[in-house]
Amino acid sequence: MAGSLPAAVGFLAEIRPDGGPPLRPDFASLGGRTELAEDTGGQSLRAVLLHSGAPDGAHARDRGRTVVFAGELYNRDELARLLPAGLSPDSDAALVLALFGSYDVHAFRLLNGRFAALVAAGERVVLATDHAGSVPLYASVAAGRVLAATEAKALRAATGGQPLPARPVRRLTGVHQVPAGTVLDVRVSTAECVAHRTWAPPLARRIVSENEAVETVRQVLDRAVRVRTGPDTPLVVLSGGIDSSSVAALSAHRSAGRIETVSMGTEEADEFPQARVVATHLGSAHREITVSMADLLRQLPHAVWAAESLDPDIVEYLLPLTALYLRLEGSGRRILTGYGADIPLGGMHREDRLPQLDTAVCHDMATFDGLNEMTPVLSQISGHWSTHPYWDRDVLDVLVALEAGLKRRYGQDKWVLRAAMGDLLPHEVVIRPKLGVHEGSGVTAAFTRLLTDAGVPDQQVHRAKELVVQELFDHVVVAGRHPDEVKTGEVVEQVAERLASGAT
Ligand code: IOT
Ligand code: MG
Ligand code: MG
Repeated sequence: MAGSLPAAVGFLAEIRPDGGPPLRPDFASLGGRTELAEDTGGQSLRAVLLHSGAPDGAHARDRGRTVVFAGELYNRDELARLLPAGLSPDSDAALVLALFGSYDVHAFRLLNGRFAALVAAGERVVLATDHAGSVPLYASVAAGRVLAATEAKALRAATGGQPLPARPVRRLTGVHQVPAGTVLDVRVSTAECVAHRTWAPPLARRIVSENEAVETVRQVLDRAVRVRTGPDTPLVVLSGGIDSSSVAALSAHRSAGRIETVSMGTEEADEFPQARVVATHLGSAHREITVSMADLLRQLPHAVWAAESLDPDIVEYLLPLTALYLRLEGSGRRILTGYGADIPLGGMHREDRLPQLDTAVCHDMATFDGLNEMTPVLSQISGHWSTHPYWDRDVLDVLVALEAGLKRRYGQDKWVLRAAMGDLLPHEVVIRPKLGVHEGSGVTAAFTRLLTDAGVPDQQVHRAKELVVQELFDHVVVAGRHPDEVKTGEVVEQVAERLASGAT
């Protein structure tokens, strides 16, 4: 189990007293499909598992309980110590099942992972995400029936869903997204639902010496990279910034230099020279992929289809990555990214004052849920599994909690990370200022130009981007159209007309 791809990358599951018509969910994720049908605690459980060859590891049952699990755990060794001696589960699903037997819903407070899970336990169905909700999970719950899926579009046809203590999904009546770091405990017969938070971002800040901060960051990040690196050559999506270069350096350190790196750019902008410095230093097998801006913008519907996100800023970050993943040949790679480092470290925040920095960190840690920026579906639309070491639960707990003066120090942003990586990367990489993927690829500028060329006034550009993303969401998630059939240009024209006529 360790190191290879997760047993499943997604699922749709239905629990009801009796069987029903066949499940035919839409998923953007590629993968083999395996159907599961069993009686569990007097209910009928049916599921479609999306997998990359070993679906048996994605579900486990014992004593009238069944676990369905997509994704992977990163603290298996610690978790195994909690089990009775001699018990050694052969999959993450089996491990969760065993822990559930001892801890019930509180088992989910123990897990450090990237997963969505369902536990069918007699009259109860328990739905859970990891601390960051990094594998999105959606549910439609009515008295006598629970449906849950890792993509909202898989629940398009669900009807009769009751309100839940969770975020409703735009225009999918009765469909809700399970909050990050939350377990929903549902009584099937009545649709009653209780939410338990299993993780929350730290609010307090730790005062530690420079040395201790640097050593702790290096140690937790190194572990996060190690547990995410499989037996095969790791592939790191590399911009040459400090975040992804650190991940690449730690992977290379672990894999005796055998790593692959890949960078994307457009004819308008790239970070190729910066990434090349890192690749050369690490001796990685490195590739550069240039995507034309026209093709990139044409794939806006694909980014929304994969991420099911309604936030236009997030979609601008995710579009270049989506386009990159779509151009990786083969399938079933394990990809490591530097995504998310800027959130706990305040990297997007470009000024020197500490109160503003911590305000940004607090805001971003309070608002990430539901943006789906970490979703594995982004790479899974081309059959690859991606994972983000900076949003490892332990790394995040450390980074968020450091006092702001360790994040910005000596005039540098993300100081503690830069200091922690000083010995593994060239100095010019360690001190390179932050550049966002949306800037480095030219996406923000090009999307803006597309709108202003269509007649949208400058001050309405952000609103127009929001409307374009909503409209794309309505096509590819709500209406279930394939993104190849949705034309970015047409949607932009419609939005420009609506704004001009004052119809919004
Ligand atoms: P940025 O930090 O520039 O990029 C995120 C990751 O995408 C990088 O670490 C790298 O792994 C990959 N990447 C970026 N550019 C390239 C490239 N040209 N080729 C290959 N891989 C690349 C936005 C951002 O600045 O991205 N993401 C922020 C913050 C998100 C804000 N979210 C929020 N407030 N909820 C981040 O922290 O990643
Ligand atoms: Mg970054
Ligand atoms: Mg960057």
